[in-house]
Amino acid sequence: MIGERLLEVDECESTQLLLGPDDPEGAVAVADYQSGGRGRLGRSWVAPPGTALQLSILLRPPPERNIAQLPLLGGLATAEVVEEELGLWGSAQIKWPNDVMVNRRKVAGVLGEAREGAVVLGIGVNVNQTRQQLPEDAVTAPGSLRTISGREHDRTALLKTLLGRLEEVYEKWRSGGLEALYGELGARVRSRVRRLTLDGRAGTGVMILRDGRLQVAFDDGETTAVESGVLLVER
Ligand code: BT5
Repeated sequence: MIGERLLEVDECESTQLLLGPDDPEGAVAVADYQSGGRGRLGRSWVAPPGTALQLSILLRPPPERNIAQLPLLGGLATAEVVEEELGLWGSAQIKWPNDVMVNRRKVAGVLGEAREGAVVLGIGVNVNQTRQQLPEDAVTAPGSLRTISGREHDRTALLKTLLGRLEEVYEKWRSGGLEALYGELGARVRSRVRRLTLDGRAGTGVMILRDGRLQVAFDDGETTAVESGVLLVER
């Protein structure tokens, strides 16, 4: 049950580091401030104290499931909750593989880290940051619920809703795989063709496959399906 074990701290380096092998599946860690918030591939996630919703969830999926799909699940649950909170139906999209976008701005990011037989799924949602409090140097323009709605939002209520939605999405996936979520994902994953570079090779994103991978047509003529990705990290 996601969130049954809930650890809330004022400050930590990263909530990703607060969960370990002794924790039960579904354990959640939440921090008001992270001094070393992590993004993917060594990048960082930054938010001033008291503004963002930052949580990690420990999951132990059954072996037949592809853990690289988990960030998509996190993105789906977050997109639905963000959209409901904003009251803007159909406004939140998932920018493959792990960004939640509203009005072309990144309002949330998801990070999957595999370790010790488990996956730690991290979610950061920009809730009450003002425009000035969002990172200036971000590659994808950032936004927060506040910059979009013009008002502050209750992070505690959002957390509760998000944990409930994550539970539903995770249970569906655990029993039925990504197929069980394909309709919901299909409505949200932005498969619009976009230019990208992967390991230094330029290409174009063609479409999201049913297993969650992105089909990429490289400029050199090769076409490959790319996994959304859970990073392998050591604590
Ligand atoms: C992500 O990585 O977007 C994953 C973020 C996951 C954060 C959560 S918070 C709880 C848990 N504990 C952690 O330590 N992490 C997780 P990526 O796609 O690599 O995006 C990182 C990039 O987004 C950075 O290089 C910045 O350009 C930009 N960025 C940093 N902070 C941001 C923010 N608050 N809002 C929007 N963009 C941001």
